[in-house]
Amino acid sequence: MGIGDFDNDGRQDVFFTGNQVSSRLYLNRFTPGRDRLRFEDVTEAAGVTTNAWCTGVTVVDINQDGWADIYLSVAGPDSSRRANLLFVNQGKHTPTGGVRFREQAREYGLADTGYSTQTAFLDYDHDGDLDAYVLTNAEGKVRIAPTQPTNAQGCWNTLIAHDFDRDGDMDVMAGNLGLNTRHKASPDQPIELYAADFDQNGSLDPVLTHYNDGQKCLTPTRDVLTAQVPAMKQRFPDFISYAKSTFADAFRAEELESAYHVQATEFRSMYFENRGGGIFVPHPLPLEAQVSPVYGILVDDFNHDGLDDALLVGNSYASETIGGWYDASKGALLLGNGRGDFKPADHCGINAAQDAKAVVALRRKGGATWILVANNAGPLQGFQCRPPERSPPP
Ligand SMILES: [Ca+2]
Ligand SMILES: [Ca+2]
Ligand SMILES: [Ca+2]
Ligand SMILES: [Ca+2]
Repeated sequence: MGIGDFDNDGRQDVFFTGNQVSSRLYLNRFTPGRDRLRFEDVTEAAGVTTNAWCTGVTVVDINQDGWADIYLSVAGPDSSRRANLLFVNQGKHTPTGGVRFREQAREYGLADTGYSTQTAFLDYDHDGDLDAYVLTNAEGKVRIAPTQPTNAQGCWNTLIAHDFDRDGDMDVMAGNLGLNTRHKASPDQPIELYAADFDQNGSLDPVLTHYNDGQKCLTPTRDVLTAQVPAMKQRFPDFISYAKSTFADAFRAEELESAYHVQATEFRSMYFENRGGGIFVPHPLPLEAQVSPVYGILVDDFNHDGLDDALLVGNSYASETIGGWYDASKGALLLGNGRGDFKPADHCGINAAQDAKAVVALRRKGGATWILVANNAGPLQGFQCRPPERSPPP
């Protein structure tokens, strides 16, 4: 979900990404004097219909012409439809006062095909123009910071760039799987994924591995694996033979040669402190932020102390049956101290306990700010922010 004033009328508009459906653009039609939000779906007229597995949206004025543009991170199995999309705002020129966009990712060199989930735009090298930080799941380049390619591979869902320690450069906060999971990963003992069409029936068979007593083992039960790859029944005729086997016993080297292979060594959601010179130092977020996967991060000064805070939301109902749902989060508010440390707030009034995928703030001039939480296959939730409590006059 992305917020931007796409038609430059002073009212903030909303963009939703879709995966099995098209993404949608809603223009804000709020009329002053009527305290009700009203939106109009202008997706088709604006030319932002999508037919790809769109994951994250970033609102950015990519060409600095004063009109907000839309960058979409795209994943999905079909390589012909996996390039990231850049909808460049053509300015207000339709007869009805609407907006038009033109897809130009390739022209801008941003048609990344690395199964990306979210992108942040920041001036990485301090040369005065915007750079793109793309969070991808591509084989061999799953990483958040170029200087730490080996210890920050995870199941990253989202990231946001912000100067959290107020030293003039952009830091990064990124949402990962979290620690409330049966999977344990470390640089020495990663969780690995191999995917290939092992039984040659035309569909990819993903296989997870983990470490047990220093040995790389298959994570799925024999039932799950043989349902996926029936040929494995011959290799492991019974449960005992399966239980005693390691990953090396299960697959032959030639079967793995061409397999898609990625690994995760870190599941904690993190704050990456920009130390300059391309160095980002990882700091795990507090435990309250690790109870579920983080899919959405919103930065604002929520407690009005002049220092920016972060609101994190996310759950996932998409996990395999045996692991169960990730649904422990109701949203976590981390209060910043302006030096890059975060303290969880006791209570923030947000109840984002569904399959939350994104959070944004919808601000209105002279009106209340709404925090919007998008839920997968569920309703959009809106939470109205309370104005700051004023201290009594002396
Ligand atoms: Ca608008
Ligand atoms: Ca623009
Ligand atoms: Ca900084
Ligand atoms: Ca604050």
